[in-house]
Amino acid sequence: MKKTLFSLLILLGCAAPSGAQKYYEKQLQFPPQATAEEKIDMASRLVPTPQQLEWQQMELTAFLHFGINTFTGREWGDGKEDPALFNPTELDCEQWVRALKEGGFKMAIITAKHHDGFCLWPTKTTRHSVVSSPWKDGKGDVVRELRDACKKYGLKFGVYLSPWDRNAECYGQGDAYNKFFIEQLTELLTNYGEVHEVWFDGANGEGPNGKKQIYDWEAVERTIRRLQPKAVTAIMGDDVRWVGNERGIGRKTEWSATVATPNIYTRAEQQKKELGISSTSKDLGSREIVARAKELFWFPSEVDVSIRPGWFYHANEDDRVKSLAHLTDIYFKSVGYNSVLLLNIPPDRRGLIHENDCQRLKEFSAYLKETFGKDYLKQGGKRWNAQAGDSKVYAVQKGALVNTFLLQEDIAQGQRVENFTVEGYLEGSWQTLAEGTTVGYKRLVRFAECRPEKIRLTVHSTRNEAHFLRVGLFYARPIANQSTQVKLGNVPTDTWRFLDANEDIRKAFDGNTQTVWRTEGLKPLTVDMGQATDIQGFSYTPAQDDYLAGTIYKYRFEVSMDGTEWTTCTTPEEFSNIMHNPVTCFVKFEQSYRGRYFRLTPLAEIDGKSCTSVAEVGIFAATPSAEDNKN
Ligand code: FUL
Repeated sequence: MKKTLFSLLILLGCAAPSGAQKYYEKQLQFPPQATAEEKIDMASRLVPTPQQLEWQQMELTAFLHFGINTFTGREWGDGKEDPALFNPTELDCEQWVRALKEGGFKMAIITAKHHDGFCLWPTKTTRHSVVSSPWKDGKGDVVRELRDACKKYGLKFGVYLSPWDRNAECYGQGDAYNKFFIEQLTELLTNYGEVHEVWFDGANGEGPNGKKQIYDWEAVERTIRRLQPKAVTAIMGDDVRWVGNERGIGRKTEWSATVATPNIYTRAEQQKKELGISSTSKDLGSREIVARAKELFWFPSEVDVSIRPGWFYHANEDDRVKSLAHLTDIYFKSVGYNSVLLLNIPPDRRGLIHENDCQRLKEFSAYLKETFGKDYLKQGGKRWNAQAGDSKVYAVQKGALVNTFLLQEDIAQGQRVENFTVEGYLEGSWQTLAEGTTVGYKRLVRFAECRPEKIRLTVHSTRNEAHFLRVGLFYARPIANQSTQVKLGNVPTDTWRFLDANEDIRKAFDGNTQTVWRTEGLKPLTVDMGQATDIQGFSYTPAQDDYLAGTIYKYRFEVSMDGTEWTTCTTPEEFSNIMHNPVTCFVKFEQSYRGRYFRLTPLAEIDGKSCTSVAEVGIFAATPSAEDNKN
């Protein structure tokens, strides 16, 4: 009891009994006169809430993107879809959950409503839901089926509810939409038992002239705390932070105690401007940036990435499920970089997780078990408190071949380590195996395989005393990368001539996604292919480096026989989500269009800038090969 009271005092950030340290839970405000040193001292005593801690300990969580897009082939629906399209033939949420459980995942988060507004549960707020679909004669409830399956197999359950709604008429009307949104949220948080994560996407493709909705985040937060006190709120929430990309790559230096004020607070924009940061910034917690900050948040990072190129299921991506090598690399760069991995596995049109994805999940979990099931370090599980400059030597099991070192801080006492080195005693001398900066909940460092007799861990710099919970030494078997080469088109480009552009435009058709054609303005790309072709679709690859300016968001695609008279092809007219997930976009037409010329006209750049960039454009024509026509 005594202990409970003491922990409570500590967690509440109250003045603790003399001699004990004072902790700040989740958030702290710096006194205006605080020095840089005082700020770092306070930063070292910022700790997670019990919910955040429990969430970080999960390590592996799963996303399930499923909805109307599964049936239209799109990534973002426009909200005009006919609910009649939603008709999974063999939906089986237990199959999803079994696959996730086997894969080692601890929670499943379902897209209860994506940007298209279609609800997977029979909501009272709109008819744009499963109720209006033929599935189970309108009497089905995907959220309920998943909830029950999670309960049966012991998985935690979370919901994704898109704030951006392209179907709701009241979207953009302030209070009216806020009421509607909170009603939807209330249904989800009241009728489905315990919810452990509520995911609010920050994405919005309305553009400068689109609808503007001012959300009532305070009311949203209040609703969640009232109805689901154990839940963490993610992205447009203040418990879990978006890592900043959808490629599955975290930061090597990742502070959970960060200067990033959650976007739901009205002051966030101003504070971020003053600090010169955004969600994608590299540095969100260094000494230098903490010294300039007014406040800090325990706001740990979540790495969200899809097992396939898209978030929703598309049959033509069945062969593009990420390889085991790729997934493993993602694991090291997410869980191994002090983040929680949120891996998306999208159910298919049958309502099942596809065999290829199931197979990969099995391989993934087998690989992690094989790697981390055998720790070659002796006594690594003993707590160790370290001051800057302290070293500790660990014995290693005789003759063990190793290449991976694991470190964990006891984050219930804050995140503190700033710099460390791992050395191995090899052939009579100490040799540096790896160096690192932050540790946090978990840090994995990889190095060239060797057989050290001993390991020495040195902490060079820390914010107050560091508390190591555990260290470990492992062997991660190298895996050959078997990623398949993707076809960007099937019409040869060597005869193509480019109208209205200089030769540099070749970079857009050279078959190399690393070379990029960049130009001022929203410039159309007009090509004479040299002969008439039945065009069935095209691909657009944006720049693959970090320089995304010029990436096309909205476009028009036209064909012509003579370069004068143009026919506009029916397309979705937007590369949905390309700003967050800049992968190759494939557009397949409902019908084929005959033309010798084609023109891709950018209508809006991802940030509304006036420039264009293209890494690659490819054309798909009707061919005898069934493979090329696969949908
Ligand atoms: C993005 C969305 O726009 C994608 O469609 C997907 O849901 C991803 C998780 O977040 O911002």
